[in-house]
Amino acid sequence: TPGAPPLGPPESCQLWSEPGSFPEARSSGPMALAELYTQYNRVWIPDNEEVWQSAEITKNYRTGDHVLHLLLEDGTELNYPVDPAPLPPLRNPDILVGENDLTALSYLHEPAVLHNLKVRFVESKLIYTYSGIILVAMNPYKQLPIYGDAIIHAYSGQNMGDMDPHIFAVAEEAYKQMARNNRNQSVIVSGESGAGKTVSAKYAMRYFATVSKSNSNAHVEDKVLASNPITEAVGNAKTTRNDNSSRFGKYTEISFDQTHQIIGANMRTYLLEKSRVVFQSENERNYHIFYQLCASALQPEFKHLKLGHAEEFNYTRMGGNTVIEGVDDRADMMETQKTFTLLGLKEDFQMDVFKILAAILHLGNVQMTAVGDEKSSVSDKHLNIFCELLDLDNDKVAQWLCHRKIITTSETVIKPMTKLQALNARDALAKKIYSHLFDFIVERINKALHFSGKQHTFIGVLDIYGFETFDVNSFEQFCINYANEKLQQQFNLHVFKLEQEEYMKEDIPWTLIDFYDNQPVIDLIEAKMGILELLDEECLLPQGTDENWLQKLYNNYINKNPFFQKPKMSNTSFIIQHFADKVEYKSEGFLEKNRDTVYEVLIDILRNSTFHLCANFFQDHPVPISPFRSTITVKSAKTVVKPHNKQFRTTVGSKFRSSLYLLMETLNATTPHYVRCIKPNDEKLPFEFDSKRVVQQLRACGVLETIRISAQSYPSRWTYIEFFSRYSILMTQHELSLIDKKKICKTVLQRLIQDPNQYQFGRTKIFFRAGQVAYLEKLRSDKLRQACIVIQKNVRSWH
Ligand code: AD9
Ligand code: MG
Repeated sequence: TPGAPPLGPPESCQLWSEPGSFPEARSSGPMALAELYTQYNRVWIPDNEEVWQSAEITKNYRTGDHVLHLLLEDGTELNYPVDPAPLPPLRNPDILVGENDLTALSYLHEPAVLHNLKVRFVESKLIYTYSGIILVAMNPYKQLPIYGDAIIHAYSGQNMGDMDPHIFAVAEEAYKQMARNNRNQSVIVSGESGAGKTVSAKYAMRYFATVSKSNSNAHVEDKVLASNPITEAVGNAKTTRNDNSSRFGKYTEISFDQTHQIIGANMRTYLLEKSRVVFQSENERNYHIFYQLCASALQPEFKHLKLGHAEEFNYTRMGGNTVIEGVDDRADMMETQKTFTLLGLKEDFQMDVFKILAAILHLGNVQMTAVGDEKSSVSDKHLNIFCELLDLDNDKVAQWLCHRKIITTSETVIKPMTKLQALNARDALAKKIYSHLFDFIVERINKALHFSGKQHTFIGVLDIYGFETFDVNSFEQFCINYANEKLQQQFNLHVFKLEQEEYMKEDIPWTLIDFYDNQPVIDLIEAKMGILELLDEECLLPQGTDENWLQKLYNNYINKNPFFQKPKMSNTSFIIQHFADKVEYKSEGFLEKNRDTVYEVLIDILRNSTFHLCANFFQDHPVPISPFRSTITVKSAKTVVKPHNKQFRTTVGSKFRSSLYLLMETLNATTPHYVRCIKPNDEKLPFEFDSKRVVQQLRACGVLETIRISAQSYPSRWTYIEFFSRYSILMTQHELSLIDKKKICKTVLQRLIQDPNQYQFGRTKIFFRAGQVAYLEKLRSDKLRQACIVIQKNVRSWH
């Protein structure tokens, strides 16, 4: 018939998702219907280079066959074993490739997702794709002309579904929902280092600043945007993965008034990587601000800081290369100063900041001399400058860099330190000063962005470090991955909630949904007797060691907790099965990093400096009390009695846990929008797609996990109308003669799919289990083929 519908899904059937079951299946698994493995259909089989390669089926598969007959794209024939190995995942018809929403794919599994992203990115140069409620953003490593104000205005006021996927579309959606529902929103950006999180977060912020420009409160949006270059100067650094890598997490709340115009902002930061201040690996740099300062050493206003080239300072030259290609540190310094000024931070304040930074650089150059095996001494021109800049007593600092006070219940002993210990004390002090400076700058930016009016709503933008795993993973990776575990849970629960709402709307019992929950791993880390608590306990013991702590982990969890393992070949590490991947952590250094001790006497010296800013850093700040712990932090009134007992200190781990707890509370009280950034290659090449790397990230950042979640429930949803128009060809004359279309759909479906567990009838939609739509499609195309044959026969007989 001339009016026969084309093969493939009609436009109206957007919710076509036929997961071939993931991730157990690098194949289409039990859900896949053997009947679909017929000649000319195509499948994906594992490939060493490209992760997956396409192959065409050359002979119909019959249940019980041991092999599937395939023809590879290079012309090779292959008998692909399928017994006991599962059948490989089916490839989508070409008509679907390039879809701007991955969930529109008929087969929704890893190779389908990968292929679709590749085609869009490499062939069409499209970097954005939706995966249901997630925006997937591939880093193009090239400036694209898609971020101008004209584009912002094009997205403004539009519906998400009507426009090409874009970070602006997500921002618009958040803005619109905030205005429409009077609800706070969050844009949650994640992805691994160099994937484009910070760039995406900045574009989202620019979008909000542009569409909500206020006339009255001039420049407030400029100020909000100005917070970025400052935090980047002090919190970003060159790493081997990213020339401008954020070494802290950031949640920026942009505040709006009743008329949805920006009135200010507030920023919360998470766990700055302090170790970078005193140590950088090869080819990495310290925080940008140090190089900006050194590049400006010769400027008259900086003369008194006695700085020089970055090559002259230990803390800036360690990585071997002090310059970044394409970056002009002197120009950036002028930018930094200008931005400080724009934020209303006066020049004398700026100079105080630079003085502290210079002091840190000089401290790093302080040399220690070993005196015998046990002792050390120091006298150095850099020490003099350090003390001069911070207004400290030279002799006292020299004394307490090389000695420590040990307080026991009965006595106080002064003990000399070895050269190594003294160097450690020096570095610990530098880290402490820098982290206080960082917090202080954030605090001042917040003050500058503070508003007097009443906040009506806010949109939060989260730019946090992504899940990471290196050859050697330590406390930092542990914290970062723990944070990502929490974010993933937040995401799962959100999807769960959405699904639940949808099912309730459709009168489908929600208990049918079986969801993945990573709570067990989170419990392993943060619950009572969890890894963090055992770590804190060990930190309290004077004789506590990394080894003893690790032993306790082994004793508590081996063979008891399925998410914890001991590596076969190592007695110094432990493995956690994270949602994204297994990660092996080396226990060495955990205690020290969690304690984050600086010798108290040195701190006292700084606390009593007459240089106000410096002294201010070390006054007692009220420390937030962890919601999980009963440990009480003693807040002494103006340093009379210092709690030397470590018991009273909040550890880094428990502080981080509390801050994550608060973050989750905040996020849960907002409507979230998710952006997952993907780094397409490690060479920073424009539009180069490395399948292996992309797959790795899709697995880690939860895109495939979401697909798994939806695969477990009813991934395909069709309205009754959609179902009726698509499958009327499968309906009998009798069925079609019924008046009630909904009734027809039900009758037909009950006849076509015998197992009633494979679908649910909702109020407006039919919900299908994975694989069912593919099965209906197969029935439909068989029917169409028969019809064609009949037509061809008729045509022939006419001639
Ligand atoms: V890290 O975890 O902070 O180390 P990010 O934040 O994920 O990392 P970032 O946003 O800094 O990565 O991006 C890295 C680099 O990729 C940028 O400096 C740009 O050179 C490049 N990039 C990222 N996104 C885009 C884009 N949309 N257009 C052009 C981009 N270039
Ligand atoms: Mg970043």
